[in-house]
Amino acid sequence: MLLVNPYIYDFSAFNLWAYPLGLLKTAEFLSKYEVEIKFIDCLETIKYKDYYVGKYKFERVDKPALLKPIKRIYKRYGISEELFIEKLKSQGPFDIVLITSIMTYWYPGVQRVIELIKKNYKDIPIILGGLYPTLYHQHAIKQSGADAICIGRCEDSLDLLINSFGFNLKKKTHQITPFYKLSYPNLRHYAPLITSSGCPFNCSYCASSILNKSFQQRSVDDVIIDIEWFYNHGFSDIAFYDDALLVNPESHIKEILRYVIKKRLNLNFHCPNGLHAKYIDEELAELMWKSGFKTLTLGFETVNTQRQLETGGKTTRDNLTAAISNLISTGFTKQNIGVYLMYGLINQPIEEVKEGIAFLKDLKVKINLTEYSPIKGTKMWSQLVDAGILDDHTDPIVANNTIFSELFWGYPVETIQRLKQEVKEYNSQ
Ligand code: B12
Ligand code: SF4
Repeated sequence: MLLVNPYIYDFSAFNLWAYPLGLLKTAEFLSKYEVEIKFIDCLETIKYKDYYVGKYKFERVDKPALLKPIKRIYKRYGISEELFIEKLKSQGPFDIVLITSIMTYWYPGVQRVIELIKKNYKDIPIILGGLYPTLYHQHAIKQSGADAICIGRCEDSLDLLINSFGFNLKKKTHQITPFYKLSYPNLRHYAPLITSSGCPFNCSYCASSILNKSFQQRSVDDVIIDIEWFYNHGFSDIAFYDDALLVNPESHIKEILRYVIKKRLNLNFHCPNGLHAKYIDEELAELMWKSGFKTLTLGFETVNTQRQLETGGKTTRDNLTAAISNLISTGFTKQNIGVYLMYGLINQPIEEVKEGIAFLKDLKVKINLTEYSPIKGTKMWSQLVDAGILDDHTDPIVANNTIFSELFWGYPVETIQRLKQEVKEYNSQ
């Protein structure tokens, strides 16, 4: 079986400890069957900076028709197509190809790898899984070029789907082998770690509750096994992929971090996804500091209290102020703490974003200015449909976070550029 992490097609993309964890979990799930797995990761070309964040190589490509109005360069990030074909030929033949997808609006990357595979191996079935078919089934069925799509978790239906192509998967064991013990060649230096699935909150702009029906945390012992394995195998950095890492802090994250400290596991921890400020009390801040957290990103999104409440109430100004005060008094500085601030939410005036920037500057933290990207099935998507801005047939490509607000809100491009520049200069001070 060939497992593929496809190209990114976008105006910009930066690697923040990104691994195709969904694809690795797919390999993990298949490890209990008698199958041989090979990988091609189109995104393996990364030039690393501090703590292994990095830049992908890219080539300029033509924009799809819907993105023509955008005056920016559209790119294909990842290895060259020649190298992809070389890998395809040298690693084959295969009986079946399984492809993942991460951001929905990166689907041109999925289409392109499928096209290249079909050119070289006409009759091999291709199954597409991950976020794109899960959130946009019909679009993926009609436009991806895959022979079948898997909606949701691979654990729920992939074996049946594979067998529907005439295979007969045989179990070799009842236990899965953790993804990091499989033959994925690009796992080095830093590792992805997920300690829970889903989120107990339900923010109106977020897909978490569609992707995971309930919030579940792994046992502390189980998580520790992964961390120790990474430590014993020379990994220096670990990035948490959880939606809600800090929930139930006493029985979960605090226990995990106490163990890391007790065993003196010298690791750098990073949280590129938004953390919940309300759980960062003095004790948790201290445990984070002592266990080696280097990058903390807190979810705030907007300074407008009413909008905070209406979109899900995951945090407040007071929660954020208290969390940052606890982190700073423990030893963290602006270099370690970033806060997500969003623009482009429905009916969000640009003044609110400016006020948010001023508020975060006062707190002396880095500002992670992010663009809202609408996701089908969320509450805010329905609000946008009701307002006549989107409809259920809107192509996912226009939901690209880099351009949605430019295409639909009419925020002056120069104002956004000025704000981005202001934030960039402030962050680098
Ligand atoms: C970790 C994460 C990140 C990481 C790294 C992601 C990466 N690998 O590239 C970082 C922090 C960098 C990141 C960044 C962003 N992210 Co993000 N991120 C996530 C998060 C929290 C978890 C993804 C994950 O790895 N989950 C764990 C794996 C195991 O789950 P999975 O991939 O779904 O895989 C399962 C199934 O899908 C399936 N499956 C997967 N692949 C395959 C393949 C086959 C063949 C089969 C059969 C099945 C299958 O089985 C798997 C196991 O059950 C999700 C939210 C979520 N809950 O999914 C958001 C999410 C994907 N991110 C999102 C967004 C919006 C962003 C940003 C744009 C935010 C912003 N505004 O800046 C940026 C953009 C990044 C960029 N341009 O480079 C959105 C997606 C929006 C969209 N339209 O697609 C999500 C859904 C969050 C949300 N708000 O709803 N993100
Ligand atoms: S708290 Fe974060 S992960 Fe949870 S629903 Fe809200 S935005 Fe999504």
